[in-house]
Amino acid sequence: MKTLWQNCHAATMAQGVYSIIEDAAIVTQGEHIQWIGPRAELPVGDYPAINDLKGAWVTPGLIDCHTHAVFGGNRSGEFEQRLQGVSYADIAAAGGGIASTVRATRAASEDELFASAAKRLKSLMRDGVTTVEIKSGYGLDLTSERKMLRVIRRLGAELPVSVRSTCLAAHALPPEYKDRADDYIEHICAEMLPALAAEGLMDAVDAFCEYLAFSPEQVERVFLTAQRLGLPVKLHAEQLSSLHGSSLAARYQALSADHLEFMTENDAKAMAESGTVAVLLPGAFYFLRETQLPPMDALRKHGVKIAVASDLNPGTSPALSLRLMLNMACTCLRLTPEEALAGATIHAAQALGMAQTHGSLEAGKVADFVAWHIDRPADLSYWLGGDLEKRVVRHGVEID
Ligand code: DI6
Ligand code: FE
Repeated sequence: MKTLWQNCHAATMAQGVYSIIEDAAIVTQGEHIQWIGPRAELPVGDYPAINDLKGAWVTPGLIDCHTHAVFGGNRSGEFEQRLQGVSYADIAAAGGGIASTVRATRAASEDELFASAAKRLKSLMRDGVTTVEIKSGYGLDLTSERKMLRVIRRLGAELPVSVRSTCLAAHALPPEYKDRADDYIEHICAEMLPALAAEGLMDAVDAFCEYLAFSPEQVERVFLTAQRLGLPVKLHAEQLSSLHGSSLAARYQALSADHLEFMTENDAKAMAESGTVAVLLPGAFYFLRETQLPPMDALRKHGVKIAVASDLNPGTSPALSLRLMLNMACTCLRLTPEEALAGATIHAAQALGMAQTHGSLEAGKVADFVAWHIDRPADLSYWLGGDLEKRVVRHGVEID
């Protein structure tokens, strides 16, 4: 069914850059955008359905390209400990941190994990999110990683949001493999990834490259396996220290390298050359009271595409609003509101390998967009949370 959406302005992100059309019109045909441009140039024709957007600003549907939204348990006690001065690394060393979420996630049923994650996703969706990536990584054995990935697939099937699934088996060392990190990596490569790939449960493979997680050599083995299975890779890199995981990611044409506070200019150059997106995670930066800023000047100078995501997870970023992340990207990480919006739309799509179909308002792309009742696009980075009046269209159909 052909539908005309008019009486609006559009921040299109066409061709990957921030650009606006005042007094725009959008024509959707089924799930796709058929035409977008200034209303004065609207092709003459028959529009069986016409929607008056009442002066709204239309943006692409927001894309949260890095979350750990599926998990069991709750870590607010750990938050209280950290407020008393205990560090994230100390908590992890004492068996808390990721390990405590692994225990709770292993103990939870698929239905329980689905129900708690669905609530979190609905919160993100109330903020205009139409596409979200979710990682496994709190199971750390084949059965529990499979359980998480099945929940991730089910979220995409049952909620009106597009879900990308990423396997993060190399997130932390499970207790069964204490002091045997190489053996766990071997298990991931020989057993877990081949089995999960055969079941079609993942769209990408991620790892945590850090002194308290896995070394670049170990990550490389995971990347080689992913490559052999035909899956794109991503990497948590340079969050707490500089191991040049982002350069390693670039060598494997990773879709993205994420966090990046401790990356160097050479890492930025390597990422620019491979087209690897820099995913910045201001929620984790803020929640850990990090003071080391990602090297924004180097990223800009070398033309690395920058995305912004929530990192929604129970330990370092219990963030339920992507718009709040846009604000923090500006206030804490010094992005402009235009960069932040590109970071949650077109560059986020690229970080998921979806830029051909999502992330901008262009003819031929999927009709995922939000009509916001705001004065200017910068308002999306300005308000701290809250509920902005808006209409959300996904696959050409308005959802509530
Ligand atoms: N980096 C993070 O910030 C999260 N995972 C990661 O690799 C933290 C996950 C957690 O603490 O539960
Ligand atoms: Fe993360």
